[in-house]
Amino acid sequence: EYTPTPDDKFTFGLWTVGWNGQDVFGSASRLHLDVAHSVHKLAELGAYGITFHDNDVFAIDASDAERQAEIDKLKAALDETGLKVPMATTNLFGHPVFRDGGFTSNDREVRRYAIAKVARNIDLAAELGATTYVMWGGREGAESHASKDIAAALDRYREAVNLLGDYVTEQGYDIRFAIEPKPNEPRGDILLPTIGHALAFINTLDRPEMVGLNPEVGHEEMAGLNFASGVAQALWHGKLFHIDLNGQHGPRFDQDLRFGAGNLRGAFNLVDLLESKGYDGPRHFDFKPPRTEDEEGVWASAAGCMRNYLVLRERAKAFRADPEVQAALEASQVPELSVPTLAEGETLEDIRNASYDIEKLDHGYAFEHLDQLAMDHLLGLR
Ligand code: 3MF
Ligand code: MG
Ligand code: MG
Ligand code: MG
Repeated sequence: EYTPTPDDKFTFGLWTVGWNGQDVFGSASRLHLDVAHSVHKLAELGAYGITFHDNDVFAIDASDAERQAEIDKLKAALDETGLKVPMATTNLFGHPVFRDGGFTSNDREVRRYAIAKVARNIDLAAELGATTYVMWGGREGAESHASKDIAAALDRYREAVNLLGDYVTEQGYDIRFAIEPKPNEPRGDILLPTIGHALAFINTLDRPEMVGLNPEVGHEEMAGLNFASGVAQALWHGKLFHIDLNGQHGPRFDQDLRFGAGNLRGAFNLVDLLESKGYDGPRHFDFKPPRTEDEEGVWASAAGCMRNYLVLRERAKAFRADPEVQAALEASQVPELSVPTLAEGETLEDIRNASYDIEKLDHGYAFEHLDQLAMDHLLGLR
């Protein structure tokens, strides 16, 4: 009953299952996975689609012929499996040329190269049917104060996103951009570090309607923030274009655990939110099967992401359907928050002139009872 099907819209970055285990302290612990093999395995496991960076598919210095040969292999695997490509993105962080960033490198030639690299991969994204193009600016940042003029960097970031928005519009591509915030790692500090910073930045763009967010569980939690709350605000702004699901244990390095590992209560809250507030985009996993795992462990980890989502979806639905929960929500006055504070036809004067019995208004909210019901549902006790 927790077996995923394409209807569940689970997608995986090719770089996730494909990660060979190389980290800051050690070399690769697994072989690099062949792209077509990953596509076939993910299809077998019940995924809906895959996503990719340009250089997950072909090398940064590939000739045109080499690039096309790799793309053709990917296309063949997609045809054979029926997997979709709802999102694509650019690697502007791996090659040392991007050591000081792509769109915001102090070196103008690097910035021009970065924009050209993105535009080229947008053509491929459109060709493969992607409707979301993610921008994660992992190298857009600094380690030290004087090295980066933040205002100038934001000007250049905006210039790049504006140019690419013009390009997508001129080409008539059905693509929207999704900015992925992250507070730090690999840079000491990264520009657009949280959902809130990115939302404010989007409002300064030429085409703000074309640009939304791709928030990642672990990234917001690295900043000590409540992910479900941040995502709720992104939804409220109409900006949840895509999402990166994974697991994280609080503020530390980017763990990219499988979804459901790490902050399990946060994962339950998130699934409850996504399922009850009408997010209908892909459920996209951006995780790293730990480097302790061999290839079998990689697929166990990928399957675990989907299984945990399905289990939490069932638990969240049971929570919402439970009459005792509905009564507890009423008792906690949760539905009352949706009632406008002024009644129809009233003005500020009406509420100023009314009288208030603050002794009567001072009461408990019974949130602990409500939260314990959520806990009991999460633990499978109800
Ligand atoms: C790094 C990330 C990235 C982005 C990706 C865009 C390599 O912490 O989360 O993964 O998700 O570049 O989707
Ligand atoms: Mg991460
Ligand atoms: Mg990440
Ligand atoms: Mg991510």
